[in-house]
Amino acid sequence: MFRRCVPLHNYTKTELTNLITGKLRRNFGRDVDEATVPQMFKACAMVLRDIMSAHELETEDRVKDSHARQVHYLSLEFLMGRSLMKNAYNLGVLEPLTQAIESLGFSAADLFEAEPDAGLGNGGLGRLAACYLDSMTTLEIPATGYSICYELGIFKQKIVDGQQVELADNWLGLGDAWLIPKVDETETVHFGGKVKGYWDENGRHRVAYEGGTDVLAIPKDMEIAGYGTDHVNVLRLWDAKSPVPVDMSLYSRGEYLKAVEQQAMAEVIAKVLYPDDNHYEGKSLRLKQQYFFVSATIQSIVRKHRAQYGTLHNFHQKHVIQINDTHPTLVIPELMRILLDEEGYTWDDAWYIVTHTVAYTNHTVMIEALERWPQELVQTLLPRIWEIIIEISNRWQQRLTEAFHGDMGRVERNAIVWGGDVRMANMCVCACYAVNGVSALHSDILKKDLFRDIYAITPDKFQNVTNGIDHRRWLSQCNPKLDALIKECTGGDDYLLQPEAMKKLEKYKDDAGVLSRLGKIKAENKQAFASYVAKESGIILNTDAIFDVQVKRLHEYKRQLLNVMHIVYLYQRLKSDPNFTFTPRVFLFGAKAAPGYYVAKEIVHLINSLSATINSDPVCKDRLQVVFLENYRVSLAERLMPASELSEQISTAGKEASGTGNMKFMMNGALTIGTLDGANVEMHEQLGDENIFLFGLKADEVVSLKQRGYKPYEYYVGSPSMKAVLDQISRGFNDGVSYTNLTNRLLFGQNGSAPDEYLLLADFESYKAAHQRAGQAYLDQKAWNRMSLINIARSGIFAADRSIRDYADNIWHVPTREL
Ligand code: Z57
Repeated sequence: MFRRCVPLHNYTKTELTNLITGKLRRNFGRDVDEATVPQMFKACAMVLRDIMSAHELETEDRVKDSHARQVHYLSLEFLMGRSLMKNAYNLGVLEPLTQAIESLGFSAADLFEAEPDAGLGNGGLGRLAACYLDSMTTLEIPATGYSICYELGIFKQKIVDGQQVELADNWLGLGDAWLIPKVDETETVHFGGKVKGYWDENGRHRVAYEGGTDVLAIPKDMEIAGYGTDHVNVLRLWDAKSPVPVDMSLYSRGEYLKAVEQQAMAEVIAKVLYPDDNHYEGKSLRLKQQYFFVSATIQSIVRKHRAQYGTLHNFHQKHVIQINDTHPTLVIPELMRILLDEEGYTWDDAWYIVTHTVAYTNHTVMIEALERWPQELVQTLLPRIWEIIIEISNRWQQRLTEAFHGDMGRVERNAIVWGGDVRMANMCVCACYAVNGVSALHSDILKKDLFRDIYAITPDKFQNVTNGIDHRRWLSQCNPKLDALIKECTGGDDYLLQPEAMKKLEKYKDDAGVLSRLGKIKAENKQAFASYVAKESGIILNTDAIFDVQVKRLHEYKRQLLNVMHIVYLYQRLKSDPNFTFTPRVFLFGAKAAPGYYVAKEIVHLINSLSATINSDPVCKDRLQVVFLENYRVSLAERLMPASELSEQISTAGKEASGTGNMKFMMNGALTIGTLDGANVEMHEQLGDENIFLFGLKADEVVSLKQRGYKPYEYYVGSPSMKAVLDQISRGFNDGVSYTNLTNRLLFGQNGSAPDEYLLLADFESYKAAHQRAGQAYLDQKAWNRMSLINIARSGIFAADRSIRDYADNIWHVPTREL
């Protein structure tokens, strides 16, 4: 889309070798033969950074000269994973770089493995933001991501005596190789104090603060290379520092401690990522993080805009701010504050600009994940922002009252400030010009349920953008054998930039040769994964069995416990009838539980108890195995996806907004056993009944069953086999730990929560039946591989490139790279 300044340079192995040795000499004072693996990693990262920096400057110039509209993607999470191989791949230097590393006497694989995951996110929401950065850049959209430079990313999980233990994830030691501090672009963020209004010498109303604290926001930029383009975007991570130097001489005046305290308050802001997924805690530090990153971000955008255009009148024409879930909602009152207090706009003019700039993506309908901030907290921490929120809220309430003809039930439901809380999602639907869900089903639920009243007033702002994944990372890079087969069958590498080209694979769906090669690739990937697991944990996986995988954050609505119930059922059948036949399975789990989510941690413990019992029981030998993979993360997922055969996507219908793991499995040829939830619905649309194993209640059936009055206890007493399963879980396994608390929650509920909130018992029989179908299908390997091929061929629409084109066309209104 832009005038190209310089063509992409093709770096040779020799050039890269020289650049790497140069870096080692200058930055570490080392020759290659004395360099350590981490030093080599850093040197390689710096070489790629230099290439990207040159591209970044050119990109900046192009964007500036063309006066292009820019996208700003605000998210408290970017779950980036590793970058060395990604950047090398996108820059087209993966091969020469690998050769250069090897020629210097290092193993490239070891070097890639030395890089820590940048775990600045929890799960789906954060990983989505990372995939979108790749696509926005590849599609040459002028875009910037903004977040916090957490010192500690998502915790590392250890399993000790079957239970989760959290360790600090200190990633910056090596991970900072990608970060470029831009000290001269530091912003100042103000907290607390008192607001004082006054009239200045020109008769303009101004706002000043008395007291309170300043925190410095220092940008640490991470460059993002697009695939096959010299376009480079930036992920701007804000680090927090105190402006107050701790001065020993203050000690005599008794101010030393105050200074130390201020410094600590400032620097704790960027200390750690909150480890909750699909759940919020109304903690003051979390609100500080949100305002800190939002204020620094908007100040930085406004400063650059002013420098280029000298006015903010055209701000909304030149920028769109995408709010990833409600976490960055304060950008709305913060931009209002700048326009009102610093630029002297009237309320109406400022509101016009704001409401033509911000767009909101909702990622959940789980009530416990919808942010509601206590009024007192906002008031004391952000006094001026509070005043602006109150004004927004009052005007909104007036509008609601008119629109709903005084129906106070509807006014209350949609209010922004109500009952001592600030409701962030309502502020977003009020102020944003676009609101989107992340799958067709989820966007429908937003219109019909969560935001139905607002939908009635402003139907046009509601849209759908179904999620997508970076298919270059999640297929081409992590599954090179499958990548090669696709290229061979589709006649080239078109699919890398045109994921729909994967469709061409389908003409081989009855080609016995291709199908058996596909089967062989899967078998080899299983073997490779098994070797990795053996090396890491000593566990020997049965590679003849189906690799049946459920990896995702641990949450009751995702129903890992339903999976466990089914495994216990199989185990009991095996015990009571040694001749019971079923297709051998290896059940693999990976899941982090939020440290404060007690029930989730119990389920982790349960999986490990079950695993220990099953894996040591001779009756299960070669037939049934259960393995909990420690510390599930991006880099582990990259090893696992290519080896997976059955993908467990079994959330209660209506609860999983989209899911993105489901897409990674599909692209790597795993078949799905799942409910009609989130993007599974659209997968089913692509696949038809015959290429997916569906089961369970549909979203509307879940709602009506709950309305009728769901009585899980009746399933329990009505089915001896289900009773046996739950009774055994309650008693526990060989380690003597009992899980009565979990079964009680299913049968009777607990402190106000309904019994079996997520309908495990209602879906159990149907789930069993789907598993039986899957097991049967596996016996005919040719038919299985045919389904697998169809899954791969039809997965193109789940590429993030497609999602980003949807955003660009329908929400952002920016042009994208033409192919
Ligand atoms: C999170 O990972 C998601 C939603 C949230 O509101 C929060 Br907080 C964290 C996930 C959804 O659960 C997934 O269904 C979805 O695929 C993902 O966000 C990306 O949209």
